[in-house]
Amino acid sequence: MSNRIYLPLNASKARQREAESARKNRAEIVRAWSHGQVSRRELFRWGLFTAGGLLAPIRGLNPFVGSAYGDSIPTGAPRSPLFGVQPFTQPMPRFDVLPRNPVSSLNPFPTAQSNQTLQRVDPALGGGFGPIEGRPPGAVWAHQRFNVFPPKVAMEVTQQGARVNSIYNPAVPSSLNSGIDPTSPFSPRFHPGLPAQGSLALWTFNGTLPPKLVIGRYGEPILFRHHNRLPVDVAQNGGFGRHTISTHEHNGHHGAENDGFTGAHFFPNQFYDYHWPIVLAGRDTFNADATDFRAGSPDGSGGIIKVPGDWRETMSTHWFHDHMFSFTSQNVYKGSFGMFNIYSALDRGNEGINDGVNLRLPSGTANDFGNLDFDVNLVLADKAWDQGGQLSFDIFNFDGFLGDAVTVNLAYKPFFEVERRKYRFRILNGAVSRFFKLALSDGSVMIQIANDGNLLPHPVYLTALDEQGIAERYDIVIDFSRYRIGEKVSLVNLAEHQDGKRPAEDLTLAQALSGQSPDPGVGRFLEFRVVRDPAKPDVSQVPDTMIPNPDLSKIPVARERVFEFGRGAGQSSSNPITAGAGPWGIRTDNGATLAADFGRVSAAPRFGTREVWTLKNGGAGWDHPIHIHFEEGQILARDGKASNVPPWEQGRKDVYRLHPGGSVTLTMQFRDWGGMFMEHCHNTVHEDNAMLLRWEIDDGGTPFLRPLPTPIPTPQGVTFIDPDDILPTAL
Ligand SMILES: [Cu+2]
Repeated sequence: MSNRIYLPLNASKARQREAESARKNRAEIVRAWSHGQVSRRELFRWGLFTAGGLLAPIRGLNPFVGSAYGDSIPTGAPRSPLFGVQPFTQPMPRFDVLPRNPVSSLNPFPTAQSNQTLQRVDPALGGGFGPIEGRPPGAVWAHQRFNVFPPKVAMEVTQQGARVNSIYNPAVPSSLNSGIDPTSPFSPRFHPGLPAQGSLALWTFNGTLPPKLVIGRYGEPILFRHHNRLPVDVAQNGGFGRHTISTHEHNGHHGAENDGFTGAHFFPNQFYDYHWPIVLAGRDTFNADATDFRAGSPDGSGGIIKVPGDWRETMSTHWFHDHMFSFTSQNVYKGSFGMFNIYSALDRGNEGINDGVNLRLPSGTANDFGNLDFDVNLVLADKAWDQGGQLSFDIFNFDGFLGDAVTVNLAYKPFFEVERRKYRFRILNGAVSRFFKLALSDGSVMIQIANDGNLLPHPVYLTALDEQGIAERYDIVIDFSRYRIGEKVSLVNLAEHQDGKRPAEDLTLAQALSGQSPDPGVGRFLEFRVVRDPAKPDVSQVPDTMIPNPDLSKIPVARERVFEFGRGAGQSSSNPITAGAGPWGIRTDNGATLAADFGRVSAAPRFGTREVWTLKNGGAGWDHPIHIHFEEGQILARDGKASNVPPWEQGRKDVYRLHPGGSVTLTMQFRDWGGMFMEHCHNTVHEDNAMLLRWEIDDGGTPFLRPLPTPIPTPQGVTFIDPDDILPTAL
């Protein structure tokens, strides 16, 4: 019999009690570890994990160990109680749009180098004095070219515990938000019938729901000031999550000081100024004089401001999330993420402007750019909660964490009211370890227009999308004009998991709708209700040609590298701060398979060059969605063949699913900015358990240092050490 990740709803009371007691035992260990009372190494030493990283088969710890109720039948984990809540009984909230403030609203005013003004440090963090900004000090971590790209828009956010939202701004009328009245207080609940999340259970941007959305455009640098107001006591975390944070703007083309480096975290009562210049990649060498009108940004009044760079590098749908070393899965799960829509002359968020450049994708017409009326952000995330309804997390299995309650925009199985017209959905997989595979419940066609925030060369018409790995973004268009008023159609998940390694099977639509899957993540999770004819004619389009790939064929390949992702990693470092532990690791250029150490330099491509990287799966039993920071890549081959690359992966990407036993060969350039970046599995349980490496852009020492010193943050200030290790093939 196959493993069950969760007990069936009709399991006996006694088995449910047994499973709940096992869950509590595991939660005790997660809590001790998250509080720093035990290290991962100690967990290994105590025999809680086998050498292969599997949870030791001790009854009560491993949910798959045979229970008292039958030797061969695994116990499964207890289901999250639903308190009588039924699916599709609450409206899906649209994202909460962050205010775009003048930079002069920031006090203190942002500075190129980290603001090292001293403040008193709470005794719980060691006392004494420390800097108000947690960004590492000095020239190396100064915002690169801050004078060239002075911020024009400020966003100020605070990481804090859950509270009621009294300033929800969906940026659309309530008729386009399923009737939600934004002036009534928005409570931190996954459903109105579920308990409110406590301030230690849920840690979101500004402490509130719905999740936050940043609206930006090319040529308009954003200063994103991130305050940390999490509890100073590391143990005040509701049992999981770490109060130190580092925020990655996934996949921003920014300097490394603004990339949310995993080792550049900051502490409670500090802030970190992230400078997002929002430039087209290649801006220094391609269309540098900004003469190509396709490389442009909405000017606010129907025109285009031309910007330097390659228009074929235009990006659209980003997200930002925590990247704290070893704690990313817990912190993102706890709510530390948001989405970021980037607007451009091509993808303007205005379906009416007909200037020969604007692709006129479904959006709206009221504003010059960034209309959200018919352009809807969706984040999918599977959650679990305890008997009291508070968010809970379980790392015990290193294969990955799976929740049993699917949420959209952090609302449990909601409905969304639509007009009879075309809509764009920007779908983010915001799960810890779960893959999704989407279809409509009537089996009808969806049009995929973008992958990882990059508009495809051509739209792809699909009755089921590909599997969507963690952190991947699929933008799709659904035309609801084919339905009658009063009809309902649902988004359905076809990807069935038995564990966090990978989907065990992609079900047929009929199987997924049958309710027979043992995986509670399978089936309908979002119901569209067709409520009216459009108030205004739908003038949006889905053009047959969108954004072609940049042609790199004339650019020489400076270097090829191979990264193999597998289990059984060793650790070359004994530095207790920079070195991670865990079963997962990366083998670089046929060297040893190594566990993460953010003080180790594994690759150092030369600034301005192009390279070809092959990412290999070290085993057949799992999949890994691998994220490479900084520049968009083009997939050249899957398993060695260009013909294996499906049409929806023929644009640019930043997350590459390896498939069981497979490989991906891709090409990237290293342009415009320098510093230290990361490459890691975005199954964040794998990432936290050491499947991560640091690479940096090497310019031979001018003007960046070679190699870069490793930051070691403390509440009293950041110090630097030399790299622990530089792989022989790195430079
Ligand atoms: Cu992985």
